Amino acid sequence: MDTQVFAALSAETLPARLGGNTILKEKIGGDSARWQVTEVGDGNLNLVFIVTGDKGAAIVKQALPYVRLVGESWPLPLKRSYFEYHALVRQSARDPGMVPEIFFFDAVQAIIVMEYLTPHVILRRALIDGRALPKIGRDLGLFCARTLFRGSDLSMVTREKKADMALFADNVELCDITENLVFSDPYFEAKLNRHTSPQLDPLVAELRADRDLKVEAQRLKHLFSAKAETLCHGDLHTGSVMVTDEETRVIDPEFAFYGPISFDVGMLLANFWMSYFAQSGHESGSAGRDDMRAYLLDTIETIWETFRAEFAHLWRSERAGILYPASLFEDRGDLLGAEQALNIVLDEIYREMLGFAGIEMHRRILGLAHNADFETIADPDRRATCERKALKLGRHLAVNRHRIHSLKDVRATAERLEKETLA
Ligand code: SR1
Ligand code: MG
Repeated sequence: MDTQVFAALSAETLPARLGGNTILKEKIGGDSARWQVTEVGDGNLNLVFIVTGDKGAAIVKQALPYVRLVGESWPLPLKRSYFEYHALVRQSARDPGMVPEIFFFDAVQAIIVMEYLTPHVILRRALIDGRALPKIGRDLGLFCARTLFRGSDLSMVTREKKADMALFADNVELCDITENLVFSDPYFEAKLNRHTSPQLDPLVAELRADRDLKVEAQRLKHLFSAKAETLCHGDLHTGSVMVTDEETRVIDPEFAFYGPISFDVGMLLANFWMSYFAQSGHESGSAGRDDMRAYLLDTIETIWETFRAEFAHLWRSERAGILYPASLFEDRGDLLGAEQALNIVLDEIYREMLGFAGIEMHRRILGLAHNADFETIADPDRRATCERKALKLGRHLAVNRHRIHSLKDVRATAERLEKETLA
């Protein structure tokens, strides 16, 4: 394969292009003429192929030099696959078994060849179908705590942290997407925005005129762009998780960047709250979704409580990085000093997490990149009813994050909004 010039793969060209790849041949079978190739990418950016040979199957993911969702008018550098590869390597070391195994990476062709996860499905799809996965709350809470703690100044020493931050600092274009699409565009009439109209028009106008909300969105953007605390996944939503009843895997960290510990957790929980409000749009006949709704709120609490407990465990057992050195606390017999600092750090993560969650809920309804939870509700009146509740909770979380004492309070608010029948 010519590794000098980028060329997009297709299902037809892939066997000839990758047929000489020793690792791929070893994994799926050497006779590339017998490979079966299907393009399955349903995300906003990349090509994703399942390649099946005589011995097995693998995923071939290739970045395109533009945003797939929009087209060639929005160029996007191929180097995002380099950041995805490096993030996967780090996540695999920090929480083994939670990301797909990487077989091969080609930076020039922007190709990552990785483990084909089967019979896994995308978590977002499973939740839309009303499927309760028993392990995700604990698995995702642990994943967040382990990757975010171990990638932070609490774990890393100066030289290692600064070098890694320099590597990921070049993921400029993807950070720029988030800075605009998540934190600014939803709050004015940006060109690529869309929302369920006219049903949501009055609430959208209200939110865009809401000074407190706009200021909070910008304070959160300030944290996103300036608080380089840890290596974040950067796009941790339910479409970036693959599941079976027994296994959870996190995929797609191409938006990886050094940012706030709270960012990934907030984005993830937002997607569960959106799933919660979308359930009524997927109810049919007598099959209600009350159990599913309760499961989603339970899962949110499990993710957060698991995250907190594991983060605290790592704080007490692995805190050997730049910050809060044991020499100032435990080594001098000051255990309570370390606990005091831990509580302050966790409290800050909690407040920020609520804010990021609120903003994420807004951008998925008001911005360019919507999510299937709401988009697959065909009737616009029904969809708007679901989206309206998510927008209201989003505003509440973003603006009142310093006054919301626990996730039990958020649960009560979400349950009240769900029962609300007013437009
Ligand atoms: C132009 S990219 C739009 C969105 O797709 C990705 O999955 C990220 O969530 C991004 O914000
Ligand atoms: Mg993605």
